Amino acid sequence: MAPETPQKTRKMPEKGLPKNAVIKELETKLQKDFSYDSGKILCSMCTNPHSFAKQIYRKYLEKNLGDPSLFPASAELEQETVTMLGSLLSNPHASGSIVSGGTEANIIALWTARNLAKKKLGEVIVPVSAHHSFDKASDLLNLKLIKVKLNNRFQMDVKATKKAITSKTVAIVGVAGSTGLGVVDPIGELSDLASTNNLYLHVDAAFGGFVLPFFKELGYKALDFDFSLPSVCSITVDPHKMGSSPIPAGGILFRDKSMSESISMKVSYLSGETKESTLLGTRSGASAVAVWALMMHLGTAGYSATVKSCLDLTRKLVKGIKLIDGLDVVTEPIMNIVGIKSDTTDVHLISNELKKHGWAVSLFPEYLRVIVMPHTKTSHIKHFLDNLQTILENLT
Ligand code: 0PR
Repeated sequence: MAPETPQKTRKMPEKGLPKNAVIKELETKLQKDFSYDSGKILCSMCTNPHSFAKQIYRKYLEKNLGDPSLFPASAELEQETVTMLGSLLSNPHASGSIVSGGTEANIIALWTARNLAKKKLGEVIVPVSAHHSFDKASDLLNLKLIKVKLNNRFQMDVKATKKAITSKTVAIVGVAGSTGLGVVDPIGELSDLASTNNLYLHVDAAFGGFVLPFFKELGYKALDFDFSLPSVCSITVDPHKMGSSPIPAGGILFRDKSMSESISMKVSYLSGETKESTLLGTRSGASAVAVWALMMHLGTAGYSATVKSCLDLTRKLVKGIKLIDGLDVVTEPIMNIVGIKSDTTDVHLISNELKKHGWAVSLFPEYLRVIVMPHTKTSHIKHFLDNLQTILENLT
């Protein structure tokens, strides 16, 4: 086993340092971090938060949604945010919470499904492409994860899903914007399957939830994935991804309030007998208020324009990749996530070379993943393609 690198330790100074000295050290230390503005981050579903959202977030840092009796107005704004997200996803009556991210949202969804089903040793069917937050959820909730194969379009295979249903199944999960390739599972067919078998259907649209709703007006083929499908019980949608909001901001939406009642807990010692239906107790009100403010400020038109520019740039990237000998895309991207494969060169080697040029891309077993986020500009993609071309020439 490789020896572990010793953890650098530090003691809190007895006598505090002047602010300037602390800031100076911090700035030096933080230089190692990547910055979105550099354009080198092509591996992240997060981005530089919108400046207005940052301004609002900073202003309301003390708000705690864990105690709505102290912050009733913040709690109301959280609920308004949930209904705005619900409207975007075809259900203005959705209930839910602004949570710490997609992981918490997915855990809450499976927690709810498990409690509603009341089955011992329940099973949840997910595609193999599902995010690892479902592995965490299954471990925590003592649910067995049944991973089904993908079809030739990298979507959850419906026949395999049907076969996987047993008397122990408590939920089916479909993904609308898979982590690796941004693929949307056939949620309509999964909804039919869930309805025939009277099962809970959760949709993980952590990424796609702020992309897919704008497809129709942008002239792209609209894909069914949201509450317009009758069996969809809950949806994960993350403002801290394509919603351009400050971290932490995830969203868990339920078709109706009765569903989340199955996980809600009364906290009797807090005034107003607070009811909690999130994993966290104390949680950021600033996040929810910042999402509210940004949605009000940008409107659907603002988000749609952001999606359009990311998709336009994605097309340019795909065109450029196809012009480089030895490179191709894994599948035509549906959104702003691109898988790059090579039939001549090991993708690990390409990834290492890209790292040397300062690029941060994600390495999946058979392909590289690039995400074209709002911080990615045309000049960055041009530079990236130039570097890729040189790397491929040198490696082959
Ligand atoms: N569902 C899907 C489909 C996801 O892709 C992710 C995160 C989650 C749920 C979980 O969301 P949270 O990370 O908010 O809990 N997918 C990103 C990814 O794996 C997470 C990420 C974001 C990783 C930024 C790196 C990074 O720089 O790519």
